[in-house]
Amino acid sequence: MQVILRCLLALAVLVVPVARSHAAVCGNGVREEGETCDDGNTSNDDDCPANCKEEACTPVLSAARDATVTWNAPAPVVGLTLLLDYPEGKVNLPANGSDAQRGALTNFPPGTTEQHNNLGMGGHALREVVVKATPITPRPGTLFRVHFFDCEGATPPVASDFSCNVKHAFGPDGTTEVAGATCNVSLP
Ligand SMILES: [Ca+2]
Repeated sequence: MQVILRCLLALAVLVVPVARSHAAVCGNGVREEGETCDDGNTSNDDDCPANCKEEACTPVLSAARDATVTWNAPAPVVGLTLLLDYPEGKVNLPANGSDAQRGALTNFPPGTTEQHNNLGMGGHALREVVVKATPITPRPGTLFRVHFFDCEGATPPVASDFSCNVKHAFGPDGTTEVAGATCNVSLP
């Protein structure tokens, strides 16, 4: 009996602190300790990043860092929507509509037009739409380049800090989804 009581006591000691700590849950819609936002989901495709924590960055405007986004698809594509997640605590992309951002995205394939949206308060991911009247070429090839600024005091980013996902790829009729389109980020 005493052994059982001791076991129960030990269990209580283990369980109670966990129950009291109220660990933050990302995606529950409540901004808790350690979170800079919580919009009720764990998607990167909106203003609150998947981990509910937008890292702070003071951009060093003299330290530009270029990333190249390449793409591929198994069939011709006339419209691409992709989400580029970048390490916002290490590199900065200037705010939407700012003078600095106007020169931040370059090297789109000939004949394409683009729309971009830097998601978040300070920015944590880039949503990019690239369209053309005829199939985008080269395929595979470079889709665009991004001129980031390094963050003050941050360790330099590596390619694995970035991720790119194709959200939509439309075939020549403009409405049929082309499955299997991919994008990739590389650093010099
Ligand atoms: Ca939360």
